[in-house]
Amino acid sequence: MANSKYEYVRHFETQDRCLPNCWIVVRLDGKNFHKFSDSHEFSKPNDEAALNLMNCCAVYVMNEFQDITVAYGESDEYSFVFRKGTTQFSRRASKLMTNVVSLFAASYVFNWSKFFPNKQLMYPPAFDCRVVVYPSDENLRDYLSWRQADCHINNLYNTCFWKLVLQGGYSTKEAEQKLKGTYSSDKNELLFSQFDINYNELPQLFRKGTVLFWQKVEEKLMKHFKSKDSERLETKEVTRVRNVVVTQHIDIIGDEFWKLHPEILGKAK
Ligand code: DGT
Ligand code: MG
Ligand code: MG
Ligand code: MG
Repeated sequence: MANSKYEYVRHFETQDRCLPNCWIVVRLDGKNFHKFSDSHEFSKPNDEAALNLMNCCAVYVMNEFQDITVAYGESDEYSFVFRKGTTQFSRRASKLMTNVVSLFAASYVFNWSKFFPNKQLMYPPAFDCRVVVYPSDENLRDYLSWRQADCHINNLYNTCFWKLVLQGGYSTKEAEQKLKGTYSSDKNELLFSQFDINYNELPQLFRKGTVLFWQKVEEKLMKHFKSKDSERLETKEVTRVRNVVVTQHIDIIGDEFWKLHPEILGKAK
């Protein structure tokens, strides 16, 4: 069929293929979740159901895009790492980004009532999204360490802040003032001496965020078949290997995690 005279407009589209042989990180973040968490009365500083809903949406994304080798989430954000050699959507940044973020947002609404059976969703949430490519394994690990350090810093601050406000009788202004210029050790001490809290004993979900990656699991199934020389139906146990997404709340800054799971970075075990 002949092209229409309008066809030339296609050439206005720009190429946005990610550099070859680089890790592709797709990071999304809730739009104005300061307001969203207030409107839905999320517990402060951490709402376990809200975080688990985020994790559930991320598992949907991983299962849809199996070239995502690892994902990391905290607060209202999630980072998805596509393996270096992925050819998904011909590595087009806009395709990767919009598919990931729209599936995530749709899953958030789709699964809301499972995590908040007694809370109505007041309005549709939105998420922004960006793509960043990292050329080396070191850059990628530093990126993930940066996000986990962010989780730790914010969580320690927010834990202190909300203790001072909700239990300590401080106004939000006073709490802000009290925490200004303090170091991590000061904040740990404040929690311990004033509120009897050992920060390191708070749930790992809050302190470390969530890391998702693939693990092979063996599944035993009973298979029915007809043997050659008989019409009888026989049953045999067979083992099937399946790739499943595992969810952990652990340190990914140190070497231990990466030594234990070298396949995430495409290395042999
Ligand atoms: P943005 O991303 O520029 O559109 O604006 P925000 O408001 O989403 O800011 P952001 O992403 O820097 O910070 C996340 C906000 O979400 C922050 O105000 C705290 C809130 N948030 C996230 N998780 C929780 C939670 O579990 N409980 C509560 N109460 N708030 C949360
Ligand atoms: Mg943002
Ligand atoms: Mg946000
Ligand atoms: Mg955020």
